[in-house]
Amino acid sequence: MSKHALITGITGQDGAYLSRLLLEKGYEVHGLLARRGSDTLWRLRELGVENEVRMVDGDLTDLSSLIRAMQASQATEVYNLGAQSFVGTSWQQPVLTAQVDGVGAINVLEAVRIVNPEARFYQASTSEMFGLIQAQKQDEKTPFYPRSPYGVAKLMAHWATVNYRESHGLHASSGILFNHESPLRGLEFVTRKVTDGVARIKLGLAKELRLGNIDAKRDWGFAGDYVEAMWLMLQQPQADDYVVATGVTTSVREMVEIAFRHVGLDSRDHLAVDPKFFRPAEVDVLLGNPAKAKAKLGWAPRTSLEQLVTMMVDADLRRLRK
Ligand code: NAP
Ligand code: F7E
Repeated sequence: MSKHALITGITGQDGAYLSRLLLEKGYEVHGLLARRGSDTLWRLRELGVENEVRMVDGDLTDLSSLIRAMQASQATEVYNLGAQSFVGTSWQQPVLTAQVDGVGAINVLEAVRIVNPEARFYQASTSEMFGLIQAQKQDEKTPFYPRSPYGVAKLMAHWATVNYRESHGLHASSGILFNHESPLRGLEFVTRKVTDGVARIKLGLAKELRLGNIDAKRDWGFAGDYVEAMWLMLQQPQADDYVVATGVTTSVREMVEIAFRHVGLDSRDHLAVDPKFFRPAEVDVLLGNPAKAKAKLGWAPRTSLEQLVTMMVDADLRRLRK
């Protein structure tokens, strides 16, 4: 009998890669479709799986729709990837972010508990919870100190996951994933803003690239590698929490230089810093220690930042040439 998965946030970057991975493994894949905006299926289409997944209408803020999604999908694995995931917006929409990213996760946990408490649950936790870092290299034992409404909401969801595991015995795991990117990344995030901007400049469609804090450092990996860690967590006999990262940190400035270099341009000729993109509170540096994921899940990242940025610039050049 085939395994059934339910993915919230199936139209997002990770939802698309995870759908493809689970379909390859023979799963019947169901997704919660919030029906917001037009052409939300473009990522699934780019990966060639748009017609392979089954959609259930619903929203993370509507518990009744989640209960129906659990019933309709008969899911034995539930991946909660849905979120208002852009940190910058979370200062403009803190209540919505708390409702979707925080309470939304509790809604999914409740739906699992009510409909099928044997189902395994994955929570998309984040390195943003470390915020003002309390250790040079962050792992599962590092104390949290969120710096944005997004980080605060995600921390609520993270502890709810731990709590449902400890109080209701759910197989509920939390992946504390560091930044991961791909050609399917939203244009508002810095890597894709850079690769799209560099491609436009190369093709003569733009002249400059305006960014905020280019001294910020992130531990960037490839989304295609990271969804494998999500799946591995739900295959373990015991649910647990895992840091998923590369163990390498790079500044935005250096990432920008890699992108420009790839198309034979010098970033100094095109880059402008614009305070408009600064945040009310910044996460200056993130650097993860994925040792536990390596030891217990046998997971390791396969894509370097250079390979990732190159892949993204090439994809944006192809799109813009079309
Ligand atoms: P993403 O591309 O922004 O996707 C977010 C998804 O959530 C979209 O499918 C979106 O639907 C859906 N969504 C938003 N509000 C919803 C609501 N009220 N009800 C139901 N669905 C809703 O995010 P991602 O990069 O794939 O990340 C996946 C998850 O991992 C997110 O929870 C994110 O916070 C977390 N995370 C991401 C990273 C990273 O670096 N990418 C790192 C750590 C954790 P629409 O298409 O309709 O907008
Ligand atoms: O910013 C700086 C910005 O928006 C990265 C989400 O997936 O990862 C992501 O959150 C850094 C920050 O990602 C611009 O200030 C400079 O220091 O790409 P970002 P993020 O905030 O790290 C975590 C793990 C998540 O969980 C989130 O969901 O880059 N930066 N100039 C800029 N950032 C943006 N967006 N735009 C700029 O112009």
